[in-house]
Amino acid sequence: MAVIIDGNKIAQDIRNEVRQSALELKERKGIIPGLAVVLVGEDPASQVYVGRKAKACAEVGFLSREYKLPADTSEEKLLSIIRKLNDDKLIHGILVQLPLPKHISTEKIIAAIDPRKDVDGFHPYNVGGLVTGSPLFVPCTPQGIMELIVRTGIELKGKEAVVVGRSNIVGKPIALLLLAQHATVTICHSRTKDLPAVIRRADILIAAVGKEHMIKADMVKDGVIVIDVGVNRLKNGKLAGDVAFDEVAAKASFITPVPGGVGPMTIAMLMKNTLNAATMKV
Ligand code: L34
Repeated sequence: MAVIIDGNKIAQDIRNEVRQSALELKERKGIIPGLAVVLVGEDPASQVYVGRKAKACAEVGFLSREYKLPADTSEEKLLSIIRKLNDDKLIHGILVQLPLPKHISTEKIIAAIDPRKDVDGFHPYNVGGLVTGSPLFVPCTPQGIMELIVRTGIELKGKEAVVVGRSNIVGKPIALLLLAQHATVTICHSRTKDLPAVIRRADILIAAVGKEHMIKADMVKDGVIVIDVGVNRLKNGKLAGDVAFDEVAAKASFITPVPGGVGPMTIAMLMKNTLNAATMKV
């Protein structure tokens, strides 16, 4: 039976550390980290995440500003808000919650954010930095996963890591971070031939697909470490991961639950990135 990795607890530890550092930053330099979160439209899940981000800011002593814009906001209007935030001395981090409505180009919006305020790590400047090994900011969810692994004491060097999913937010960046820690990394996706056979090779499995309970016990090997990034809302309102938790936990050595695994870590890492943005000399 696997050890269940407690994301809520580890995220709380990190928020406490960030809170302490923010206090020191205020005392030493008079700087209060400021985060602007922009939400376009009324997607219920996005509203929950953005609400949690504001709450975390309050907890660690940051300034937080929320911009809640209607779904029909024009691209030009959103760009003008970003330009203002780029110049705003009180704001160190800018986050535009994804997904954006279809009439807005996500790529254009991300490119408009000052890379020094890009606490999501999505700007091409930071993506390039991640590929070569020295980004200003690493995307929050993959960074949160690495922190869970580090704080659990799991050794990555030489391990077979399999990432299921190839999104810009999770799949691609987590593969690069695992690679930097000397894992042997395989990225698979919907067109992968014989997916179960590839997944069965994993010492460490990162599931970031967005399909509830897709990964079953017969697809993993004994002792696997499972990080479940799925946040699938079921019809009954409950949240489910990409992994069939009970049966896979019986075979795994470590596993993250959903909720209470990766989700809270995403927000804790956002706090850490915002603190770093405020500390950075630019
Ligand atoms: N720009 N867009 C931008 N940055 C991000 O880092 C995100 N992401 C993803 C969606 N869009 C984004 C988030 O914030 C996903 N995500 C996120 C954040 C928090 C949680 C889940 C996903 C979270 O707190 N999950 C809780 C349960 C919350 C609930 O009940 O709905 C958990 O324990 O997993």
